[in-house]
Amino acid sequence: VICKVSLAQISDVDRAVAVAKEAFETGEWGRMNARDRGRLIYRLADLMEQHQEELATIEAIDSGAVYTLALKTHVGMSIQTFRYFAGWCDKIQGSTIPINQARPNHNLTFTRREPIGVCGIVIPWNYPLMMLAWKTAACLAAGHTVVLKPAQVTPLTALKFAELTVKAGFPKGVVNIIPGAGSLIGQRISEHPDVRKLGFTGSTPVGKHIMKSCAVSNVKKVSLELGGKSPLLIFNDCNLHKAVRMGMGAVFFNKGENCIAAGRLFVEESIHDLYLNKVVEEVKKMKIGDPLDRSTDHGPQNHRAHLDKMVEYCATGVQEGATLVYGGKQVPRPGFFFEPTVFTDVQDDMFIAREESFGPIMIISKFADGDLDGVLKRANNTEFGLASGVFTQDLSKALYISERLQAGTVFINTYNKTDVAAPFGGFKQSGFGKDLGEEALNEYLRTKTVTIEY
Ligand code: TAP
Repeated sequence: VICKVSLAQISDVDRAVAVAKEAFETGEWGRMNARDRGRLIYRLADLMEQHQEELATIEAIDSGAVYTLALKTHVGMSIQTFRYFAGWCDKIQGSTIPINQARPNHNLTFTRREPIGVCGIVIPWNYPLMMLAWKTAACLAAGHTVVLKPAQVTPLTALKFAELTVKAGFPKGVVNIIPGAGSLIGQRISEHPDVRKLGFTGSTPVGKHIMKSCAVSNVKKVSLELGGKSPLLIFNDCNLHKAVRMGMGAVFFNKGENCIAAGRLFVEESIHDLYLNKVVEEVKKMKIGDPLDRSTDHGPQNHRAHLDKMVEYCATGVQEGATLVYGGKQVPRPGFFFEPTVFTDVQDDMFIAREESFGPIMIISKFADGDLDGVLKRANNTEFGLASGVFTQDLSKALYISERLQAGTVFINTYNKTDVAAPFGGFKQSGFGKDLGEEALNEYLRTKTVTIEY
């Protein structure tokens, strides 16, 4: 037990939505000049930077992320996200559209891009602050007020963030953080009649349920960032050293609790054994330990149920006949530590080839030398479509593959390289709508068409 946090009740959601609605419709925030809104968001980012070590420490203790990663990625990217979107506040504009193109023309049509109102946000536990930042920053830049529910198991950085919004000078009612159970608080947010937009990141089954609640309640606009089982294709003409190092990162980054983690590696047959041996050599060197220790590579899994899921997932892989090359067990020390794990000889119809583990488990399958279209077909044979990757020195091959992979992100000779300016989001059952980049603003704006006859 780290600390105790009060659980919100349904009446707390209703109070939060009511003050958020008031702040949007009649409060100072709703009337604020867009440049002043931007300055407030910049000030918030500065405060987060001043508190970055504290935020990273809280995140490490709460989520198990190693401190060095928490500082650079969880907190660092969150700060960058607020700065990036602060810059958008005074650049939200519509267009002038020629209609009824007869001459002379007595019409003028233009569009305005407006915020929608109170925005609900429900997020998961793997990057607690970063998931908050990706959605909240775009949402505030667009002029919304926010009611956000963090995951029950990781509410702490969201609460610290709430404190910083007060320090930054955000008017009352603009940012509301309410920790509580998804089935109660998340459910109420997604079906609340005064919430007009919902941004969700989490699993595909809960995303489907939320989409239904949004439809039935008031047809609220919704964007969903859901699960993934991202394929990573490694060809025999790759830079092997890089493909090993980045393949490790693709799987073990943030102890595998990474939505874009490579869920399956397809390795060309002629380099399969070499690749496998090199990966195992590197995995053996990973230092498992206290996330606050600056030399740790691999911290504990986020919570008990997730650790149990990893144990069961690996047992299923072994039962199905996949070869467990390394790991597969809980580490015998206090805490929720799980060994970085490597499987090979994984067949396409196996559970571990199809289902997301969301943990530090590398799943390797071979493909025949030169069988480009065959491996593409296998890589796309999934209902997920979040990310994907390819390692080859042949640029034509890489571009051919990037065109055909059915995923929202394709990494070529790199992995995990997300940036605040680049849109991020899934295809197929990995969801729809983008976080980050200019496109994220679209998720939080509506377009009004104005036509004048003169
Ligand atoms: P979920 O179980 O889906 O939970 C996500 C959030 O939804 C939590 O805050 C949860 O509340 C809440 N929730 C649960 N039931 C709900 C309901 N009926 N109505 C409204 N909200 C509800 O996912 P998770 O286990 O936290 O996270 C892991 C999943 O998230 C993985 O599949 C992963 O791939 C995905 N993920 C995707 C991305 C992107 S960007 N695509 C990023 C990170 C994670 P509780 O706190 O009560 O659980």
